[in-house]
Amino acid sequence: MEIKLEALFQDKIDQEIKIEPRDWMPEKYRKTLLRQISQHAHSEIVGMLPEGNWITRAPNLRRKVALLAKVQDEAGHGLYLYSAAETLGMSRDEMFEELHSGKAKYSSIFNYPTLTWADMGAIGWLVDGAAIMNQVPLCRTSYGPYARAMVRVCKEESFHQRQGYEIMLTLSKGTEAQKALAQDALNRWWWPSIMMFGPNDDNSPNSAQSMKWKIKRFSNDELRQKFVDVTVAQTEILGLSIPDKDLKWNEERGHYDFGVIDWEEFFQVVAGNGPCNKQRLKARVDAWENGAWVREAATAYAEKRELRTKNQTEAA
Ligand code: FAQ
Repeated sequence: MEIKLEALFQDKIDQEIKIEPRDWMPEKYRKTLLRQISQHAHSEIVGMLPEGNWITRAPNLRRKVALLAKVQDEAGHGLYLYSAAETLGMSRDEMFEELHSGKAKYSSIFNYPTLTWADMGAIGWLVDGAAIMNQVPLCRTSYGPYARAMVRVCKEESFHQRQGYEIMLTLSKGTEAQKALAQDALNRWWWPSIMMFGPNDDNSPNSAQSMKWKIKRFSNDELRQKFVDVTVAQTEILGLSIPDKDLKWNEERGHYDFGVIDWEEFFQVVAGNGPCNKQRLKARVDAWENGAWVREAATAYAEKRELRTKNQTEAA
């Protein structure tokens, strides 16, 4: 019976029919999606912290308003994604518990510090740029609620990418000191940004099955390559240089070759030993604990309203 259901399930995937919450699905498909979507949601929420650091110090009102709006968008993305993950049978509180206990991951990139205003440019340009490269194919992922959430997320991310690039453009066309800030941000964010795509394909345990189920449409290395290819030209327009001496156009492959990624650093960051892991997690746990009274008050208010409505209905 199970085998027949699995064959029917795979057949639907092969025909590009979306899988919906009430459809039969293999347990491993459900678990893989829960892992990926909840990790993605946590990334959006933790991803607010490095930029939140600069809202009060943005150089002018226009920059402040745009940054504030961007960080709010990220909160919204987290909420759509938690909702999509909830359709797979895990409550939001359970997902938070997994984040706070360190069981669930979030993207490695958000464990790096934001040291200067130029980092707001580099994050928008590179981090949102890498996120879009990964997420546009997710608009066609096989699970309906995830695919639909991604459509709006991608529209907003593409605006964020331009917002970041415009900051980089302004700095790089500014004074020598401003240009140096932009270059310094690129130097620090380049390698962590290309790590975001995950381990190389030959070291990516989840890829084969996720590609078969069309959760992923491109491999980690394919997306990383596309990102490097488009980013080189954007860097040239800025008049900056990518900190990789091995970066070179390969005529035969029709792609840029690039240097070896420091995977030791990546796995250390993923294991919780990056520059800001402890700080990021503490900020989330503190927010959860300090918000307990708000959740209690909201629940008490909802219960009171429900009781009042019930009494009114009975009296009528
Ligand atoms: N960081 O077998 P694979 C954003 C883990 S959103 C940490 O290749 P998979 C928006 C992976 O979980 C950024 N861990 O795994 C924004 C697995 O461990 P597990 C987030 C990573 O799932 C912008 C193990 O390594 N985007 O930036 C990372 O097939 C600006 C083996 O890896 C998404 O989450 C990593 N970078 O492929 C917000 C997109 N990479 O769980 C604020 C959706 C890998 O088995 C400001 N996710 N790992 O213990 C995906 O597309 C996939 O999950 C991948 C990883 C591609 C990230």
